[in-house]
Amino acid sequence: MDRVEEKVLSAWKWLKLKFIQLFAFIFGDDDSASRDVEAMAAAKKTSNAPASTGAPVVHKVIMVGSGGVGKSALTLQFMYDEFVEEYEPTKADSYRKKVVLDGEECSIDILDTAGQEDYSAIRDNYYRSGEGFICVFSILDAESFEATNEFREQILRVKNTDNAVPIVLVGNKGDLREQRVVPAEVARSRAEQWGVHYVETSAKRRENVDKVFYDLMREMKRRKGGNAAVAGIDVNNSSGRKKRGLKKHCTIL
Ligand SMILES: Nc1nc2c(ncn2[C@@H]2O[C@H](COP(=O)(O)OP(=O)(O)OP(=O)(O)O)[C@@H](O)[C@H]2O)c(=O)[nH]1
Ligand SMILES: [Mg+2]
Repeated sequence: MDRVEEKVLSAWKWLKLKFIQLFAFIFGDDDSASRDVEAMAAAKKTSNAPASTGAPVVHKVIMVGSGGVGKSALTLQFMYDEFVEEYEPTKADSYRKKVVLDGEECSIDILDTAGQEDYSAIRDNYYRSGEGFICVFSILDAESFEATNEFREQILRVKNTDNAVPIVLVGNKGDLREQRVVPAEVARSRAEQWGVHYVETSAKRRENVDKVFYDLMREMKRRKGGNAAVAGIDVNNSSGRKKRGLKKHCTIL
């Protein structure tokens, strides 16, 4: 495939994704695409509400890391099995997907945050609603690796804890290993220091993408005691209805 074809294909995928999101936004309430950030804020407001009986657990995950490291690419691969070549900086996008975790049905809420400095002031608010964090850097970008310390410190500060927050440290762009500037051992030792897992991924090739999300959910489930209460969002709203044939397992809120 030549470069022009690749670009056209990539633009088509991007358009398709935006169309799905628009469709879901207008018509959908279940099994569709992303939901907007106001919904997250609303969910946060009710996060102390009692759990609905029998409702599946919702694991709230936040993507953090510097701009351009691949947070959105990892999220979109996990959600839709798609890779978008174009870099479009994120403000904040949120998603929900139903998953089966070790035989138990649950949902994952993913808030994909902005890595760009311009948005750093609003991070505190987003972090507050998170129960688990995927801290991403690019193995091609030493600065993004350095920044992971700051992201973690901000998380711990906002969550008001020394280290009791589920985090996975992720070195992305593994398909470009030959251009690596952050050695795997250095990243691994940082993860050890933090007491978390280190995973290398390629959003482009879909390597280890599911592993990152599932490892984190397992850790979140473990810390919630295996039968966590639903934190604020009534997932009954999104279960048991007829699917619309859009992307599987995702729900607009
Ligand atoms: N080769 C390669 N490129 C990737 C990978 N992940 C992301 N990219 C590319 O890197 C660029 C930035 O990816 P994004 O996912 O938008 O980065 P981000 O972390 O969401 O950036 P912000 O939204 O600004 O915080 C895009 O052009 C992606 O196509 C990967 O695993 N391999
Ligand atoms: Mg992004």
